[in-house]
Amino acid sequence: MTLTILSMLLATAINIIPQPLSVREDKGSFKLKGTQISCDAQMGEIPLAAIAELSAQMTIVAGQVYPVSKPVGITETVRAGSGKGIIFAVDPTLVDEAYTINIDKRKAVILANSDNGFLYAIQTLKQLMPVSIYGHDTDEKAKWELPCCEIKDKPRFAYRGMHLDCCRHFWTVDEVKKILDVMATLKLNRFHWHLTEDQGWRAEIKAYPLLTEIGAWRPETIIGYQGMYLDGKFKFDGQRHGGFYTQEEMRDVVEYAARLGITIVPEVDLPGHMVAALASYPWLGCSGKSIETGGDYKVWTIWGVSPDVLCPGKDSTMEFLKTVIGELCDIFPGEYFHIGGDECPKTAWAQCPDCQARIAALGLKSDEHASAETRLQNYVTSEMQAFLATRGKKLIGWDEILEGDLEEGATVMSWRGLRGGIEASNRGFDVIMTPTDYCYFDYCQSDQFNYDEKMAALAESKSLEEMVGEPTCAWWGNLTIKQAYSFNPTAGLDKAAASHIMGAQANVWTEYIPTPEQLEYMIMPRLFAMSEVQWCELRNKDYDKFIEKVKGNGYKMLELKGFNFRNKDE
Ligand code: TNX
Repeated sequence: MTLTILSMLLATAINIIPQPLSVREDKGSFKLKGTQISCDAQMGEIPLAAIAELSAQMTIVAGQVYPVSKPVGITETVRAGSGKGIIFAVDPTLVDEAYTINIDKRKAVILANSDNGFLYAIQTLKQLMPVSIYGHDTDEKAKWELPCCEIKDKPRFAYRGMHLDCCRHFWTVDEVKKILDVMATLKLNRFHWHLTEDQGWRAEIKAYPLLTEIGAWRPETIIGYQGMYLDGKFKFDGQRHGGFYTQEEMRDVVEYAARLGITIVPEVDLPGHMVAALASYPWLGCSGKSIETGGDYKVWTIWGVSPDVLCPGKDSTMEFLKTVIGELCDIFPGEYFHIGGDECPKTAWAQCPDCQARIAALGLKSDEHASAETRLQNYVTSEMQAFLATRGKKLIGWDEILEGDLEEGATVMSWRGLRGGIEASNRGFDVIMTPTDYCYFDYCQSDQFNYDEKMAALAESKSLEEMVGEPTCAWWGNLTIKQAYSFNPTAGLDKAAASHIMGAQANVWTEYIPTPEQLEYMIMPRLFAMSEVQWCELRNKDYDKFIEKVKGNGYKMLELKGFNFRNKDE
């Protein structure tokens, strides 16, 4: 007998992604036919709505009615072990986001002590059912039963995020919701919404309407991979691209995400990556003219890092930022606000009388650690931090905010490797790990890909599909699912530093991702890997088992959800 057949025979009925903390599989199953669902009166509105939705979904796909009874005080009956059907009850001893599921032949008892605990129990229950639970059609052939088992579960990290760049390419509200949906399936709880960039401003701001009238649109986009234009003579597609979210739409997405247990972390990337804002309001810049072209600022049509950045020497710029962030604070109820801070060239500031006057007034000096201009960026960060504090919020920034001085209470998102996160946690800052080597989902999924091949493909006008077998690859990086899976966000940290690691996040930058199909392809199946990085204790991670789960129900679930994904073996 081959190993594969043997492992198929031994394969358990319980295949959950991310792998729960503990799973005990018992004999037998609980037949779902005609099952009553009961809920605890103490449960919150969000899980009660999710249970109603589960019941409706089961009714469609199993072709049976699963009535939900009115919430009652059922904890005592559950404790006594009586009861029948599917029972949801509050257990005050469980920690935030934790849940337990106990299934015997008569009942399934689900306990949790938080909205997210119940939502995650529901996700796990769905993964215990036939995979057609994710579809739209009745599947009468499937065995509508749950395996008898005991599952105890809670996450390793509190912050389990995914980021999406909606600026380099714009994604509609429906596409964003589709992604939130898949995130929720994998128990992710933070959506980092990258809303502003050089190439497009995506958030409606009432006080500054030109940000979306002008800043949300670019007349054209560079064609193909930017690195191939060795002579610098870029070619453009001539197609207007853009879009933005109204405040009402952003509120709708906030609400939609909340129902899935996901908090949104909005990002206004400042003081660099601001060309779209400069094109809208040129007075935000140092001279009002581009130092790149000498002409007017224009919404950027190429990729990379622009030398045109905001002018922090002017009070009007600082007021602008507070107004913009203030409006967004009213829309996004989460505790955290991301102010970017990455890739801000200081060329304009070094030549700007207003910036130099600000540097002098604040007494900022260059030393061996940082230039006076870097310290000017520190001033911007600290002003934003103080403003956010007045709105009851905490600041997150990319790891560049560590250069020079950073005030207590800031959270660092480490992207240039683990380095920034290690330094930050050792200095006592909270950290979210998103290093390029493991978390950049714009990098190529194939390990067959290399930079020279990409250049050769482009030089010969061959598509990446022909040369590398991949429809989309960004920049020069590789990131296989195996590499993503191998990530340990606390590697190399002592206990004290490790306690500052709030979690990890996948980042999806979209310069080279123009269509929703390609976007989904880049996210999946790597997000499965990220979910185990974020959720599972190290001892519970097992790549071989994981990849079997992905190739089995993982792919089927995505197919049923109509979510595109890569399914090639290397
Ligand atoms: C660096 S990660 C950037 C982004 C790019 C990305 C491409 C970060 C904070 N900045 O602006 O889109 O690389 O991989």
